[in-house]
Amino acid sequence: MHPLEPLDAGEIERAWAIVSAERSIAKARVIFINLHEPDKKLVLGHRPGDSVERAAFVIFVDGVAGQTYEAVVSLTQGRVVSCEHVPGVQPAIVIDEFTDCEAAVRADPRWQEAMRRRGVTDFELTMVDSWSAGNFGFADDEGRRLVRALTWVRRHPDDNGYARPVANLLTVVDLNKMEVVAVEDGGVVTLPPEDANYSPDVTGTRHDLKPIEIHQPEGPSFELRGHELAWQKWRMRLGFTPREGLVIHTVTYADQGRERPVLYRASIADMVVPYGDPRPTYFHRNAFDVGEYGIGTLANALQNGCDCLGEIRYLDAVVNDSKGRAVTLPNAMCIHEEDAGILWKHHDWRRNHGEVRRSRRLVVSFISTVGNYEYGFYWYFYQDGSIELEVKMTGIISNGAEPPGVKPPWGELVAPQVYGPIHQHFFNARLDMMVDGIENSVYEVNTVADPPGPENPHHNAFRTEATVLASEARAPRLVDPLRGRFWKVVNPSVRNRLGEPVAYKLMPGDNVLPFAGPEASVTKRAAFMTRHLWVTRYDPRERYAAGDYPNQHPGGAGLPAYLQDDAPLENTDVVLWYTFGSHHVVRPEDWPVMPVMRIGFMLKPAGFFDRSPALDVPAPARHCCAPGG
Ligand SMILES: [Cu+2]
Repeated sequence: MHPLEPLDAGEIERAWAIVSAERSIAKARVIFINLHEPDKKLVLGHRPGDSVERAAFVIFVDGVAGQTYEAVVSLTQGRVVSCEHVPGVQPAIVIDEFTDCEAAVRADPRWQEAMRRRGVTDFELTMVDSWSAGNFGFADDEGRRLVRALTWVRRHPDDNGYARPVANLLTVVDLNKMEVVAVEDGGVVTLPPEDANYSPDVTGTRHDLKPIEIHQPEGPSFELRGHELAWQKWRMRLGFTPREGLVIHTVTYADQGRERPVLYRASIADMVVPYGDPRPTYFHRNAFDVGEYGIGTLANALQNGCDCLGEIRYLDAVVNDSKGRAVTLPNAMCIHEEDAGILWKHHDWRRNHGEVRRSRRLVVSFISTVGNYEYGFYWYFYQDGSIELEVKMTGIISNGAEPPGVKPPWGELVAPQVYGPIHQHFFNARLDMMVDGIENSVYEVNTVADPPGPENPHHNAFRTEATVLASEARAPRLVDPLRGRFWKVVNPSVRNRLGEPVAYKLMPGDNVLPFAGPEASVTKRAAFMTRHLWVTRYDPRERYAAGDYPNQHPGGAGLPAYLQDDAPLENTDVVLWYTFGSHHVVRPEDWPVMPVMRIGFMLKPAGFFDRSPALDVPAPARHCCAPGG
């Protein structure tokens, strides 16, 4: 077994059985159980047949004392290696808590009274979503495991649940006691008039689409053995955690007989969605979907022909439930190939001869539903050595109701009386780089214009300027598209045939900065969104951009804390943390279900290869020659 093999169902259940046999825990709620990843050197030194020590990492809550614990469990030895109380934190909210919270709210007389004031008497038609409480310094929140819940009302049981938001109603729930702490009612607004359903019987269907089918008669070109994936020259291992979802490990590219490492580990290390409306039922909307909800546990079961098209292979993911039982998420990870347009082309018009190649990409993806939103995470591997991450956002916008004719300044109306506040989606990808080895340096590369002078008589000269990011505190950087800014991860000890150190560069895509002020709670808690690139020296304990426990955390954890020691970064084991923000000014066209919005970035070889690595891609079967030739 490979040391990075994710825990299977038996291992997950055994991990919890070992913990609960050693400790009696009152009202235990298991948050996450995942592989306790072995030491990096051990993983890299692993050879097939080597024995592997299996260990699990467990986070659980003692629901009576309201305390959080972290345990490391040796599955090989059948014992708890360590079990520590982590004071003053709240771990992620788990699925049972959503459902139990909804039931607790519906049963609360104060909430019921608020609903009756709105003419709602059939509470079965209501929908109550738990939103993480945030941390706003309220004395009443101190030491409690809380959510701030929002309510919607359907007209019929099968309606779009998010069509009719209940305005001005916020319900605060203590999740450990599972009781309503407060119902804040800021006044009745009539419910929006439309059901906003989107099933085909309601929307109608256009009839002018001819079938498109993808045939790979000889099967896909990739080979999937367990969690090991090989596709042409790429090789990697797939993992999955309840918190991060898909994790890509040990990515290598075969080049002239060598397996050349590029990445040790890549995942989404957190994300946050700050909303721009200051009113009582909006200001707290700051979901950290990775650290506060666990996008892995919320992964969809994907379907061929729907979520993915073509010759698809799936992998199940196994996560835990709150009782420490294993839950298999069928078809959670999707692996397939796509035609990606042209890869390269040149036409020699004198000889009337052309060469063109089609680009094929390997896609490894998963999709999570976090309340109203869907997030699809797509890692693309290309034949030219590039890697891309694309996040696709879809689902239903977070919304609220307004009185007829009212349009608040902090957002847009999407339907009569339905309002969508302006917001942003910030993602942070943790990229534990390994460019031809673990010892790398990081440079920022800007393009600068030469000053006019005898060397630049025509004022046209420009060049790149590379600056090493010498230590962690100097590394947090912003994108600068007007200077063509990118960052280069270099291995100073390995040279290409031109004598330059081999490198991969991180090419930013669209990006933005937060608009929440520096003193805003969300800015302190999600400091990772205030800079686009962070670089840290590898430390296995530094895994999450907003820290281990962002839920209800006052701030300062994660990246700002990781760079406190200002560790030197040159020729060492570096980790890149890239933040990319999608700015969402909602549109009526986002309603009732939003067409996919995309954001991402690329990793591209930059002197890693001696020449284009895509030359040997075979020519298309059909002879492609000159236009008209
Ligand atoms: Cu959005």
